[in-house]
Amino acid sequence: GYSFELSDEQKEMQLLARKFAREEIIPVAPHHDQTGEYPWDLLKKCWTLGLMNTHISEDYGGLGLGIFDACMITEELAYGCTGIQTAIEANSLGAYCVTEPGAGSDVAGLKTRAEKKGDDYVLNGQKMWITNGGVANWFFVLARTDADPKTPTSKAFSGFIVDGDSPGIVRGRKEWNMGQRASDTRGITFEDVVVPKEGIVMVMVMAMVMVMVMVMVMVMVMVMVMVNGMNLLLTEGAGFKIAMGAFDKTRPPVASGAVGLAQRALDEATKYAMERKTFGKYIYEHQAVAFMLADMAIGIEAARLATQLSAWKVDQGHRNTYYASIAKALSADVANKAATDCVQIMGGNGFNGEYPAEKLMRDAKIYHIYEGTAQIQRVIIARELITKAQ
Ligand code: CO8
Ligand code: FAD
Repeated sequence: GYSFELSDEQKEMQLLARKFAREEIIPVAPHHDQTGEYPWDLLKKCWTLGLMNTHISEDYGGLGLGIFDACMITEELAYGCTGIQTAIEANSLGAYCVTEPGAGSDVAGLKTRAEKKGDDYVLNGQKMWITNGGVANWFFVLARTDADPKTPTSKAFSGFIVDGDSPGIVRGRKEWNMGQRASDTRGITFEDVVVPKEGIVMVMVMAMVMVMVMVMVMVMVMVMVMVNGMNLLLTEGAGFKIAMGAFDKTRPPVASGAVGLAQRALDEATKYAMERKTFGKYIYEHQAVAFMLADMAIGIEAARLATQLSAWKVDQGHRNTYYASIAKALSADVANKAATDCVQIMGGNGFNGEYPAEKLMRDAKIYHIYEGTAQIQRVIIARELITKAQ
């Protein structure tokens, strides 16, 4: 039957991640926010502790956990800083090059081309807003392989694994964003980048030994080597569905990042409300303030459950597209409301950089944008429910 009880092992992992967030992430989060410095030390510690690449198979250097467990760990890390947590989590997604300057929500509108030349493919195009773009050793690149505009979306694109050191790859400057500044976001240009047939196994083995980034992609490389002997994932034309299938697995952890942020906002606001007095009472004793805290709690509990359900579904092998989008859309809204109300409860202090609330508010906004905007999640949810109803 149903159980909402975590196993002893899960509780242990949760506690480990909680301790890491409190003791290691929170103290340095303001530094990374102010400087934008990439949190290498934390990534290395996280790796050592077994808090990274959690849902990657053990055969490829991950922990072999499910998306549910990954979400649980992600929420705890996000409590400390969602910029640092995004840098950590994006590692299991890889530097994931889908978005372009001219196409974000409309993935099928992307223009990057991969042309077959002999046994190789030659990539040309521009990607934008690529998380970990400046630090990743490997890129997943979605490119158009069929130039005919009449070819259905599900057959026109292919997914490639590309060595980040390939000649012709130009990594742009680190973008200075509103929030999550510890995370590295860049434009990446591909100029006649040859995706070769040979050498990939050797490069991959070295990468597994020497670096901890891009383990997910290495999994894909191995699959590809076994299936095709090339950097093309599965088959030509399979890329769009690979990308969509990846979102089904990554939207739950992104949603849990938003839940972690919202929980932090609630805890900070509660603490402040129990210390600050106006009109002779603690501010939590004013019903208007207490209700803001209550509304935060309602949102967080609902968003956490929606996220857990979407993660559990995909772990069971069920198609979870509908649930992943619900979790992502709800958690993003909850995080933004909680962060805004946290600022409100702290009054002038909430608006000031000495207190954590303003960073939470800046960090929260991206949850309405990346991994599919708030509107696109609703497009997906509506399509799924109409299809079910038909
Ligand atoms: N699984 C399998 N197949 C799918 C899925 C899915 N989930 N979704 C669609 N498909 C299939 C369809 O069935 C169809 O196939 P067929 O023709 O055989 O029936 C084919 O794909 C085309 O589907 P659609 O007709 O639905 O395609 P559309 O062009 O209408 O677009 C979307 C669909 C859903 C709107 C799509 O364009 C989309 O998801 N857009 C949002 C893009 C997005 O989310 N971008 C995020 C980029 S990555 C990012 O932001 C990373 C942030 C950092 C995170 C760090 C922490 C991890
Ligand atoms: P657009 O698609 O141009 O949308 C603009 C506005 O129009 C949005 O409000 C949108 O919701 C709305 N809109 C568009 N279409 C519709 C519609 N059909 N119905 C209703 N409203 C609509 N991408 C990657 O590939 N990899 C990454 O690692 C990555 N990391 C990111 C990190 C950061 C910090 C940022 C800012 C972005 C990142 N992205 C990444 C890109 C992100 O996924 C896109 O920005 C996002 O999908 C939106 O695309 P867009 O910016 O082109 O906006």
